[in-house]
Amino acid sequence: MKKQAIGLLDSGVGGLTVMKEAMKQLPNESFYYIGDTARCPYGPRPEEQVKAFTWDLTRFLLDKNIKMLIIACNTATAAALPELKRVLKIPVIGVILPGSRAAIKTTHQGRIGVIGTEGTIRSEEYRKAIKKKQQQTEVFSQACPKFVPLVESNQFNSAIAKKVVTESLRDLKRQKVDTLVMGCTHYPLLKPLIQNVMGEQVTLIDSGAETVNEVSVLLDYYDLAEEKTDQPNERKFYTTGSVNMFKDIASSWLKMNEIEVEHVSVEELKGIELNESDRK
Ligand code: I24
Ligand code: DGL
Repeated sequence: MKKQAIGLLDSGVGGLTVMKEAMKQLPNESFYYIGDTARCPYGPRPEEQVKAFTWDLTRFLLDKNIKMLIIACNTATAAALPELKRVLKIPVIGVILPGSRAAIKTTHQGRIGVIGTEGTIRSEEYRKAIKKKQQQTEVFSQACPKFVPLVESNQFNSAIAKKVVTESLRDLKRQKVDTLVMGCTHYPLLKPLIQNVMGEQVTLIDSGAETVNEVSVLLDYYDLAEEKTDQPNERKFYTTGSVNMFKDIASSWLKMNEIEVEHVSVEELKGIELNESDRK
């Protein structure tokens, strides 16, 4: 019998940081990834629009009969996760709760910093998630709108990057946090710089990696985990943008030389209806 895949969605290629971790930790699973590169970035967009875009990607993956959905994008999680969970039958997991849980486990002084896109920080979803679990923890958040363009222009190691990261984190550094959540798919690429600016005493949390840790538990809980069989697993990628550019980034990042990438237009996405049987 063919394996049922896990769906991952993201605003573009950043979610590949989550995909890499997922492929490493869950080698028996099949994955379908969709990146909305044509409409990326989501970070600066209004919440209602991000929610609608996230639904477009979700309907596409549901149509491919996925068994679980991972919202790899922090901005999409902040805007759409509660509604997706409320409406859909399959388990839906976002990156904000796992990142928050890991930060609470890590902090000694109860001072947690959160960085992310404008949309993620504006939503206050990280603060709410942390406070709900540990009322006395102080949460200091900071939008870093310059970080995504920095990574996407291949400058995450440059002198400019160092300057931008130093300036963006200046206020947060004064708050003496002992734990900092990287609440954006792209930030793990800036980790050495962020660590350097914040100091070695600050523990950085990668929300995407934490999410994959929890997926493994959830698969067992719902009895959805694949057993090791001779059946090969699938890794399929879909992009609303350029297939070749997606291929270049994905194959280099995932260290895969043969990678299956298909184009899907935004119009196509909009034409897919939500199946009644996918609703709760
Ligand atoms: N990294 C990201 N986005 C890009 C990029 C990058 N270009 C170089 N690198 N471009 O995100 C975004 C716009 N493109 C996307 C594809 O369609 C057209 C528009 C971070 C990716 C994290 C996995 C740098 C780079 C790379 C390969 C691997 C990793 C990486 F080229 F950061
Ligand atoms: N994937 C987004 C996130 O994690 C970052 C890129 C974007 O703004 O779309 O918030």
